[in-house]
Amino acid sequence: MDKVLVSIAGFDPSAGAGVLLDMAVFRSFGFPGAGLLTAATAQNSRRVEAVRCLGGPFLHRQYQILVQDVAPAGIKVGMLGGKENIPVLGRILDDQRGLPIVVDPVFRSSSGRWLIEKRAVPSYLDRIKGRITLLTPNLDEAALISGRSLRRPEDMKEAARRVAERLAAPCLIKGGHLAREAVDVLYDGERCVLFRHKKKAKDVHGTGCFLSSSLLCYLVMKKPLVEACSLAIDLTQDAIHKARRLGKGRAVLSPF
Ligand code: PXL
Repeated sequence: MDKVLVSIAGFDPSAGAGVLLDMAVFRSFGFPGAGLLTAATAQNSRRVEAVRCLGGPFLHRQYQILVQDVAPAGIKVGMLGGKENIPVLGRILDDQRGLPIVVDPVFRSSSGRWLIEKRAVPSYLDRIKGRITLLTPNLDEAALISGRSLRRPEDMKEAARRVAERLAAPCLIKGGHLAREAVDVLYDGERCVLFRHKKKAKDVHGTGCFLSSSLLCYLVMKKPLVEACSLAIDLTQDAIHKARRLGKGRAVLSPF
């Protein structure tokens, strides 16, 4: 049977992020994908105008109907869209223990809008703790989880350790927005690995979704964690290079 990868994430009409982008990434690897929608957004390339959470019962229904039919081979979690979805996400992760599960903790859009209530973050972290393969926070998310401000790779190493401890899972912090250099830091439970790359010159939307969904593909392909991170980071850099501006704001990625 084909391996179906499942994205639990939001709807971005531009397909530049969320379930639509994740499906495109999964398919570019040759995996069929299925999306469970947490929330819909009204947004364009400049800003997120509104977020409507679809609610826990409906998310759970989507999940039940899907798994009556197909067995997920891996799960990616992106924007949750509201605290109502936290208990259901926990139940899904409990139900799918042992699968590769990559969580991108999308707390805010890059235009600054909160995509989950800030006060719900601790209960979100509690609910996913010990149930995931990898967490991929950006600098802001890692700062919020670890309680440290992150300016240099040294800060990122310490934060990656703290976040990994908090979640009982490896953590890859994306440092594309550091002041001087772009470096991502993985803490795999034993050691830190740094991945240095060029700072992106373009303003691109959806890079976090792209990275986490391609990471899931590599993990399902049984690549070891460090290699999966390295491959997914390179692929994302290449996609950023090829990103196109469709509107007046940020460019979108297309995994073709
Ligand atoms: O890039 C974060 C993100 C993820 N998923 C969806 C989004 C956004 C940001 O706008 O809309 C659906």
